[in-house]
Amino acid sequence: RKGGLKAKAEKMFGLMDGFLKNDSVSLQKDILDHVEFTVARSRFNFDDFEAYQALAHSVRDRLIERWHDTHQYFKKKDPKRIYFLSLEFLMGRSLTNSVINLGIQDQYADALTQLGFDFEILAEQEGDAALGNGGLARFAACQMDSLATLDYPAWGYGLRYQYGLFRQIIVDGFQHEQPDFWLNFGNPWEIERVHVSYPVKFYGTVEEEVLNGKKCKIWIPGESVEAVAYDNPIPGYGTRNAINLRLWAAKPSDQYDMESYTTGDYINAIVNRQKAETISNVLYPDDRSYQGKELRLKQQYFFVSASLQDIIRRFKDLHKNFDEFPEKIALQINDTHPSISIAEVMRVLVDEEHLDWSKAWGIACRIFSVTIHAVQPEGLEKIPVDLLGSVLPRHLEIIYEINFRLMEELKKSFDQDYDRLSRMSIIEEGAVKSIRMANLSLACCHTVNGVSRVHLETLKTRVFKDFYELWPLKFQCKTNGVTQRRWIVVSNPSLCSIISKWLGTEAWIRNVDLIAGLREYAKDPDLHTEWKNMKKVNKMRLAEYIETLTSVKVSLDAMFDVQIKRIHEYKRQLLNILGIIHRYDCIKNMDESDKRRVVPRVCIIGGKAAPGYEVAKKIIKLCHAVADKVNSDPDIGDLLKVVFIPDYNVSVAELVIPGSDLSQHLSTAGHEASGTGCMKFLMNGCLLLATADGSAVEIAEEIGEPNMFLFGAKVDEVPALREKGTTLKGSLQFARVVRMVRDGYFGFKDYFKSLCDTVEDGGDFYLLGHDFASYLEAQAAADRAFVDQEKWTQMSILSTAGSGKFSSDRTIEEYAEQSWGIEPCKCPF
Ligand code: 7GP
Repeated sequence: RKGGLKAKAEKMFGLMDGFLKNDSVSLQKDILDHVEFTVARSRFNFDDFEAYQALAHSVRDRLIERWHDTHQYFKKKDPKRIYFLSLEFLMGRSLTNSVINLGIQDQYADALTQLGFDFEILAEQEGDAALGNGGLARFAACQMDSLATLDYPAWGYGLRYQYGLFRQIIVDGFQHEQPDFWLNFGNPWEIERVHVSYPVKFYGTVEEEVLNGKKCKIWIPGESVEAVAYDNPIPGYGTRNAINLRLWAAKPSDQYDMESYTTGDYINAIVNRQKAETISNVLYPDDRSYQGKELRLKQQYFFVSASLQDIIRRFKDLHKNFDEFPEKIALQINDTHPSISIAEVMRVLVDEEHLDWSKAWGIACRIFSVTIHAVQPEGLEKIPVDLLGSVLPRHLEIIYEINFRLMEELKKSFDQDYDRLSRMSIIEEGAVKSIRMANLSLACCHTVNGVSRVHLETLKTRVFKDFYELWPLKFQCKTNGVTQRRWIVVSNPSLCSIISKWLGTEAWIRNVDLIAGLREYAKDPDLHTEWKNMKKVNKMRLAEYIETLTSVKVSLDAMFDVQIKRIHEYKRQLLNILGIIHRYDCIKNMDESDKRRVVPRVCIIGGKAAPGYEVAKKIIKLCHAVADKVNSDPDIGDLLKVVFIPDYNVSVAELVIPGSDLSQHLSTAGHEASGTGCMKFLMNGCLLLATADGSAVEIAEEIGEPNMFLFGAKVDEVPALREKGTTLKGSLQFARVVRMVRDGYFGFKDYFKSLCDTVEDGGDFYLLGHDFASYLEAQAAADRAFVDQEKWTQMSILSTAGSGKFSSDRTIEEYAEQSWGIEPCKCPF
């Protein structure tokens, strides 16, 4: 029968005449077919959203075609694969990125024009896939784009949350959260694979049994939930390869609670089954702490268990012997969130495949690598032993065994150094006995990656000092990067054309090092003219967006000064706002002739605060309170405008970044692991005002310090400054602006009191007071530079020209070579 099917398929494939056609007429026909048969609207009556849906489906067909071929080819070649496990992926929109990577953007634009539609308008119909919080998740998305583009045999695995990151709405200047039910109108970019599903087990007990004369443990689970695969094809640029991002959704299992059915409690049995689906319901909206939540642990294990069943099934299709496992599989865990996978691999190899413990451990140690994205040790996850023991009883035993062996090994090196042993232990004793997931990862992974040089140093000298002293070679730096496909080609098409024109090639889109060639023309007046026009057009787009959302009219001659990222005390949006108050105060006290020398500014802030993070929410309110006062002050006019952009997300970033002149990255030195926002601004020729933290240090090396505005305490000065306590309480200027807030100059006096306390009486942990004077100097330097527009444009060109290192292509190549040991596997055309 099989042979018959194959012959039939070959015949039909012949009839279909090879690949889907991409000429304008074929595309129009496809789109209209999807209007009629997929969206089920009449060809003569459909709106923009329906047109978008039909368009998306026709693009999806082309994605699926390549994705099939890629997987057939991977299967045939059976190369070593990288499996990238991440609890979060912040993909944003897919349409424009897909047609660009597939190389059929112009054809689609033409086809739509002929049908009376505009590609860009339809692209605006798409909502964001926001299955992540911030940097870690967007970086995962950039990595997927680079893995596909560089032809690596890669898979991403994650969770298909029903609700993505909450929508931020602002009411009277306060943040409110609304659910993001992003699947309400369907998701054309995913493929539901009802037949690709695995049971995932929880709870229950562990029993001992004797098998072939050997004692073994078996886990008798108490609950089973089905994980169903949703596949998201990820196309590479300039290649036929399209890889897979497989996200798991929880569905009730057939095996679930059979007893209730047989006892006649039918309704309750159904209700209980429904509960299973809640596992993949909602993304945790806090990017720093989610300690000890049962649902969080279940989410982690759910996606890890399903992914590993899938990976092992694929391996076993072609291999009989687990000795080859490390030759064929690399598992990357994105931060410590998926680190329960280490215990799961051990459970499968020992309990199910009956390998010796030491053999299984040898395999585990060769396949896993981890990247840490946090700086603060508090950010590293800990799971209470009682919780883990109840949800995953066998895994707890396995972790104890791993720890026992780790301690035995450590005793050989550190003998009686009990303090060190207790710091390195996977089990943390204390009021709540907990499992340190980071230590579990460190014990097993062959590579532990930091995301910038400064960050790696912090990991080595502070966070994981003990482990570094024991295993120095495990620790590696893989400075983050971002994909130029999304952050230039998709989001800034005019800049994209300028770069290609001046370099005389589009090759930089795949090989971004070439972008350095722009340096040669940094002073060329013709390039300056084109560059300034490009900036102006992008600023116009942003100004329109600002006016629509906030009713604030902004002047295009002003410097657009932007800080967009999650709201955090360490990211110091408060420093920015206090700086704005200072600027406002100065302008208020100027006479008319001084005012003429002021460089007009539009200060733009955007970002979400975790729903339970009170200080961050107050910062958002303060920004609005200051904006209300400043924007309505007739003395100020266009010299200063303050704008808070609500509901910041990936597609908002795509609009804002190309339209910015200056961007701010203000983390207290030593607190931002890397920062990837700064790289997106850099690529777009926005000048950076930054502390010497995370990747900003490396950016300064690439573009030269004089081409950016660095300020503030350095990483190694911070501890001593904290030690000194009050940090001189900052300057007089600092005291004055804080006093204005305290005195109710912007209203809400009582509400802002505790916020002011954090930077004064509260000890000013993030050193706003200390850095304020230096911050104002850097701001003044930015003003001076902006006055000389030719100089500014030159700095801007040099920023873009120096951004090559910060492509995720470079990052991925380093991972492939230094951590994963994988080679490209390019699907032939
Ligand atoms: C972020 C870091 O804060 C940022 O500095 C870095 O650029 C980014 O990861 C990518 O490496 N971390 C997170 O988003 C996060 O959730 C908690 O960290 C583990």
